[in-house]
Amino acid sequence: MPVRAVCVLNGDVTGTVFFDQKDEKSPVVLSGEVNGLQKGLHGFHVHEFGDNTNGCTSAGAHFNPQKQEHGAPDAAVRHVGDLGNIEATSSGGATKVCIQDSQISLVGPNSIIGRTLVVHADPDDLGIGGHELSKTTGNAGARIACGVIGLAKL
Ligand SMILES: [Cu+2]
Ligand SMILES: [Zn+2]
Repeated sequence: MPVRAVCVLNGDVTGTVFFDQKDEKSPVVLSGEVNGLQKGLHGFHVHEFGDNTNGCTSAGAHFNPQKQEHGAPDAAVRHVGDLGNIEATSSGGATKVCIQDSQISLVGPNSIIGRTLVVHADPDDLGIGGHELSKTTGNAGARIACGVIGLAKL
């Protein structure tokens, strides 16, 4: 059974991201755009909680059900929520989101439904930057926009 989810991002920048999964064994395909980013790379993660009561802060840490260290999306060791970076090619425009990921899911134990998608001010160093935060957050800086991921109509 295909499942579709959506996240409306709000904060210093805005955006809409859709998540599509053909069935529970298939990768999740992210599509959409983020508007108003500064040129460059921006950390892009699913955080644990769908709680925005105190803004993006209350979303908690990266979604990490397997208790791993932070890493790149294609690394063997990563948080389930580690989607790497999105890249704005110029400042202030629309940045397309085009990601396929096999660890996040829309069903089962790795489900991201009801959790928060966060866009960061700075690049995610993918766990290899050598900063004290590299292995937990990728040192991606402030949370400039976020939104709760919810089920969408197919
Ligand atoms: Cu994050
Ligand atoms: Zn992480």
